[in-house]
Amino acid sequence: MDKQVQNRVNDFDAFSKKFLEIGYVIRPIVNLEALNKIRDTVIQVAADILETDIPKDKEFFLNSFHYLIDYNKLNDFRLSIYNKLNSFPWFKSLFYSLAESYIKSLVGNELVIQKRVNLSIQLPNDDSSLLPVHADVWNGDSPYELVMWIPIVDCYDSKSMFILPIGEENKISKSIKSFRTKSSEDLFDIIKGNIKWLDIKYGEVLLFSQNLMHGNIINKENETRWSMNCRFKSLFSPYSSKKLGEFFEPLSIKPVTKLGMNYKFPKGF
Ligand SMILES: O=C(O)CCC(=O)C(=O)O
Ligand SMILES: [Fe+2]
Repeated sequence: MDKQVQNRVNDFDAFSKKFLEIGYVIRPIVNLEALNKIRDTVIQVAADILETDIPKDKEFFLNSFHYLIDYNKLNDFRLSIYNKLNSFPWFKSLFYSLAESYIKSLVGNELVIQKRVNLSIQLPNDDSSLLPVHADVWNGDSPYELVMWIPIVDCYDSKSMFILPIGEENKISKSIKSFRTKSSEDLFDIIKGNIKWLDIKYGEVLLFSQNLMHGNIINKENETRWSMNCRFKSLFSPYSSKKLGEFFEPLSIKPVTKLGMNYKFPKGF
């Protein structure tokens, strides 16, 4: 095998191995221009809603957003940006392009994508939009899904999210005993020594299995967190309550599959 091809095979093996070992990977995105366009659009939409000028220092504007918004209006504001972003016909394919090669490596080449990309904004010291420790599979997601999580600002410590890597859950499973009887506070107390706070910079992507416990706490940094997330799965892997057509839509279907899906046996055969 030529050396370049061999190197690529090795990289791919290392990437898959890492993902299987810990249940997530953080990698540089493959298309910075696309990410900048997405960030510029978020800023443009936010500035339109606030009726302010487009800021010169984009990073500062997003990080200092808590000075510009009334905390009570955060959710309405977030939903307005989310709706606007998802209404742009180019948005989702550009979003996917940020991590397309990684997603194909980890999930497959016949894929479905969540219909709408989520937007999360965590203001400092705000407890109104927290996602306490959970695994999405406990609430109707299929265990065959991958989450793509993109920070729009640098995320670290409590401004980011935490995850319990594969392997760590086994270490503490004896202390958990029953998930059903545990409140999320109790669960967090049990896992907090084993979780990993994810340090993810603008320009990087986090890909994780939502079978792992993860979540966030009150953002204690003096900066606002902005991030987006979206789920992918293989077209033919098992679905849970989030169905194709309702929650997911086809992203890539190969020609032979299309023929197969449309094939009707001749009458009287
Ligand atoms: O963004 C976060 O802090 C948590 C995200 C999450 O729970 C998810 O994407 O499933
Ligand atoms: Fe989640």
